[in-house]
Amino acid sequence: MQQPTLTLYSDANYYSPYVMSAFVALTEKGIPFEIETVDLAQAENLKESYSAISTTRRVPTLSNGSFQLSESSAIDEYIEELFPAPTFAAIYPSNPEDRAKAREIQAWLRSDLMAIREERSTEIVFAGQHRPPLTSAGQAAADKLVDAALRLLDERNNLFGEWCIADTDLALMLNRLHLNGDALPEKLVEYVERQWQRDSVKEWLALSGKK
Ligand SMILES: N[C@@H](CCC(=O)N[C@@H](CS)C(=O)NCC(=O)O)C(=O)O
Repeated sequence: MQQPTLTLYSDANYYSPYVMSAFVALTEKGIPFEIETVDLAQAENLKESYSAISTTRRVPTLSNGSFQLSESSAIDEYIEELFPAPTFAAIYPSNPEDRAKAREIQAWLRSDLMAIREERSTEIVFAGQHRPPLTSAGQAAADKLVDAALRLLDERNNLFGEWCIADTDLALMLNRLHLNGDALPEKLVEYVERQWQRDSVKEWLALSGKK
């Protein structure tokens, strides 16, 4: 069967955690795709050419022929439906409750913890930068994240036993803290470092380090 031509639109620096999620999802599936970059610093995302394909005018956007989709978790779910297990690697748990929970975690990481996102930008994760100590709002968000991660992981290596895309998203958020030198419980340090060893994640890190 002829594979559709998929194009993933990314920020030019490869610093976007949301593009990373879609990139890892596509890479885990082992399907060919192309990457086009959009220079956000030059507001290329607001130009007509990009507005015509992206509802949100943000990255990521995935283009599949005449169909275009933005919002990283929507892209992850679309990819999972288009390239289902067992023919392709699963990126979500098969159990309905675990699958729903994975989506819950993805939605939460994208809609909450704003103080961490503001005070611990992804330049820390992808460009080795460092930021001053967290404010009290940042620390409160970090405490909330750590507490939730410890409860969610319990004694497992991944959120739901087998790896899923929510593990990459959760590890990214924890790494905003860990790679800045903010203290994390040892169990979470082991978790993020293990997640960062995945081949698909390493491929993304190679892109962000190569600019
Ligand atoms: N909820 C969106 C967030 C996407 C997002 O915030 N993308 C940023 C880059 S990290 C962007 O395109 N910013 C440019 C803008 O908002 O104008 C997703 O999960 O895809």
